[in-house]
Amino acid sequence: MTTGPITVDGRRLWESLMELAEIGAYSDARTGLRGVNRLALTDADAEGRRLVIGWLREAGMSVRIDPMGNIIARREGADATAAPVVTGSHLDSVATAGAFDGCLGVLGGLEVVRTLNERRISTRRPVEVVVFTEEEGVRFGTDMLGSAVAAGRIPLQDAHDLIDRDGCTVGGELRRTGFAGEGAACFSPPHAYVECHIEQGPVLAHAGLTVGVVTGVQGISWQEITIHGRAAHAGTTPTELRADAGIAAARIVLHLREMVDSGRYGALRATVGHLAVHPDLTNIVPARAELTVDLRNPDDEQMARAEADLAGYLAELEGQPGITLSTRRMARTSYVPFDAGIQKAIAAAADDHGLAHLSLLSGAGHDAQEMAAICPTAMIFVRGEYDGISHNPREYSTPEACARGIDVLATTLVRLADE
Ligand code: HGY
Ligand code: MN
Ligand code: MN
Repeated sequence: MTTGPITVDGRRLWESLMELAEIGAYSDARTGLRGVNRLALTDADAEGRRLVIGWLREAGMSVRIDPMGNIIARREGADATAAPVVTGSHLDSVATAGAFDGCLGVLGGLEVVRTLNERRISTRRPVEVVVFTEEEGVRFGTDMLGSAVAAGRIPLQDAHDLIDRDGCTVGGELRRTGFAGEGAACFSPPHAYVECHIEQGPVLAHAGLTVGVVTGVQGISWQEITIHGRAAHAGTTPTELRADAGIAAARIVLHLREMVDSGRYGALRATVGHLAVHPDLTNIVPARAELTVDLRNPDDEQMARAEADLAGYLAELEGQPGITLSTRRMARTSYVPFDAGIQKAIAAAADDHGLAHLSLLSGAGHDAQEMAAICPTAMIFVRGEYDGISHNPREYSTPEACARGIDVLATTLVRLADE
């Protein structure tokens, strides 16, 4: 007999989201909005983790930390030997975050357990809520890091050796913050993984819907480019004698935009999020420039062609007198389709809650794309307001939308846990 729809306590969920958002909070100088800055394995991230671990334990869950600092909270089922149903997301944020990215998935999983406890609902399978380390990748340069190690795509030591701009390593920061756990680095395959996350885009809001069923995640390609030119006097050096690393960097930015606008690579998106020149002084022609390139494409073949186009352009730039450049691969994942059965279970739960829904591809990367390698996986999206803006303090989903998304999560998880 299929479990009926389960509704959670939306007020309690919202209070948890708002309390967590106070950790790492800052006031955006230009807009006055309150943002969140909890880069992975900083003191703020560690404080947020400890707050949530306390809540998970209060909800009667056992909590363990693995060697990647992933937090795995477990609610036992009738059959302790059965593979668990897992949900979760991340608590680390970008530097200009809102209160919902990742947090909705973790605190939503907690709210599901709190609700099951209150209703005395038991499940056959254990239910686990996981907090993955460094999902954003903005501190150590590789996104979905904790889940990629858990799913066996990135070796633990490679992850531990990643270094931030201040020379701190992942391994060192795990030890410093007290989150260097023990045990196996790779998860045993769960029965299923379902993650609830804000959409971070305009699709649901424009369709007038609250929830969406996520069909997969588009491909991601991150690389860092370092350009070497020659420092020279800004006043005395004729243009033809310059090896200006800043000009080369600007040309790359414009070339990427031309690649996107040309339509040659389908739905390609390109972003230069980091761009710095050195010595970064008014009257010196830049000797060095560093930039990161973030490419996204739902089509792997078009992504590969876009990467080849960029590589060809960089080779052309190397032909400029005095200019040399090097690239470093930071992250690379292909398009990941989600499991049709889990998508169907989510859609059925949304129907049972009377929630119209649509299916959509995720423009953002998520831990679910890593978990999809080891078990049937899919996601629930919750609409965002203001065109779904995210990675910006303006990020906002209403208390009702958050609660409806977690209602669907609760119903889906319980049904999967009784399979
Ligand atoms: O970059 C992403 O897509 C995600 O926010 N980590
Ligand atoms: Mn996220
Ligand atoms: Mn994010």
